[in-house]
Amino acid sequence: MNIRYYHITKVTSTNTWAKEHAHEFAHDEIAAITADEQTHGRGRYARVWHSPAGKNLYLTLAFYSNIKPFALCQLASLTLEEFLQIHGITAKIKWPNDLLVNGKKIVGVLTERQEVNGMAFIVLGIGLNVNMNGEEIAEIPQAATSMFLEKNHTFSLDAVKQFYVRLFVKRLLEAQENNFADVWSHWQKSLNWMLEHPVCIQTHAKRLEGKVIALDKEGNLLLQGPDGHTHTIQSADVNL
Ligand code: BT5
Repeated sequence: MNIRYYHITKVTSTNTWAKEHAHEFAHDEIAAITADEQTHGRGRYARVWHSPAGKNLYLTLAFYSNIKPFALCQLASLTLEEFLQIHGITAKIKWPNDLLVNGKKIVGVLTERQEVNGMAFIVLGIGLNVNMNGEEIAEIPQAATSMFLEKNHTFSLDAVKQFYVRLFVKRLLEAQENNFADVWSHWQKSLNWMLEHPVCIQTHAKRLEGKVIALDKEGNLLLQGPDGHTHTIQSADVNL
């Protein structure tokens, strides 16, 4: 699968840019869009993704695909975990879309999907903190870290991009061969640590407490409340 790289100096959001340019992309290619800086980097629920200039990887992988967005989010998380491990950083995947190093967020993934001329177009946004220093990290309103803070040296953003994009595409092609069965089993293994864990879940509508009893194939988290009732959670923030 051909990879076509696009680099923009300053953009609102690489995900927004990909969606606006969707009709220009070839159907058999992956577009890897990066920016030095995002002025309106986005998280879920329209939250801000801190995107200072020249510090981090702000990447969107955009392509036509019928694969379920959540399966692609799982693949992105697993390949980011693998990428970080290769660079000597052990990260944990936290449902649904975070990678944490000792409880501090190092990566966020934002998966979006839109229809373009009747075809499904996937926009997979990845924000990986690469060279942010302690002062810059302190501006983020939750515990966060970067590759620099974990390893005490800076990384070439271009090398990080090339390495990660190639790894993702390699794993995507492998995953397609067995219909994502290995992705599902690896993902379950990686998230095993969350099972039986007491958690507090915040959805857009309510706050629930309980323990995680399963993560299902549709990407839902199954939470058992203190009264024994099971809640199926599609999207939320999990506090451990
Ligand atoms: C995410 O949202 O974690 C998804 C972030 C995706 C960002 C990428 S960058 C390339 C592409 N283009 C975009 O516009 N977005 C994608 P969520 O789970 O909602 O987490 C957002 C929360 O993470 C914020 O409310 C902050 O608390 C925290 N946060 C913001 N910036 C951060 C950073 N650089 N590092 C760690 N945490 C951050």
